[in-house]
Amino acid sequence: MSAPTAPNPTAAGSGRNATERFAQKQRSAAEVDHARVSAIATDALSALHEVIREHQVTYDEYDALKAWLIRVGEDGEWPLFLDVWIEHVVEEVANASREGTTGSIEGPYYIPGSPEFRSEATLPMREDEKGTPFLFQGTVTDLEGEPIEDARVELWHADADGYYSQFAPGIPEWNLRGTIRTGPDGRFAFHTVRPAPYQIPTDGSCGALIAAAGWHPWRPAHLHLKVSAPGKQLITTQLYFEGGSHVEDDVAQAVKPELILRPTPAASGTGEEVTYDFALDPA
Ligand code: MBD
Ligand code: FE
Repeated sequence: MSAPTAPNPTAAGSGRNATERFAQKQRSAAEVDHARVSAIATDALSALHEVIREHQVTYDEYDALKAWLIRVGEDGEWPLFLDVWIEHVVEEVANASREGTTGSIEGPYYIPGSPEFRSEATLPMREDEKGTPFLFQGTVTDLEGEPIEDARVELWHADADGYYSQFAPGIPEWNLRGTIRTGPDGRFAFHTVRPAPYQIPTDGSCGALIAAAGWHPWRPAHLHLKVSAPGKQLITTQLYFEGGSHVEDDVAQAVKPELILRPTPAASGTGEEVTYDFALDPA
């Protein structure tokens, strides 16, 4: 057992939280377009039928699949499973025609309504928050490079142990989560700490799939962002660190070359800093 003060996240713990969060996010269901449901469901099932034929899937394997799918639900790991192995293609399709900042997946650990600041702020963190101090700053502009005042820059990320507040236990609410509204010059500056790589929980169903397949459970260290402004399209993205482990083989396949940061020693003399500018497409 770990010490009582250390977070001891279990798959069931963060899975339950992620599943509850997602259930709250779902509003009234949109109108059903039967033709589109039929086309997509038919093609999805056909693709699966083809895999069964191609690999001559046995009844033992079919039963193992059934048992595993049941367990994903029991663990609350559907949000994790979908966001790790499926969302990157949904994001690719959704953002294909954007001209501004490149997007990436949202993942299962976003929470709206984080504490709001103006222009420059230190993210909510513990007094003894571990990790390299890190200044993340930049400007929000339109596609012509004009600064946007009052743009919202929402930032959330894991701590130096790779855990997210409100999903892993023992971390204060809103830890390492915050929103900055840009000033008249479109600028924002977050003082935070560098996050650690994220490991998919090994004790749940997603971990069981990874172990059974002999894959690795890692996402590279990353910052999550949502940037928006009136009259502009909201962009959801992630930023990574050059040379960080698993930047080249993210289990969630969500790294893109334009999203890799190259921090330098901070001008203040403590920690590191980097500038990243966001350009928003018109709505
Ligand atoms: C994460 O932190 C994440 O960003 C994604 C996409 C999936 C699992 C954990
Ligand atoms: Fe993440």
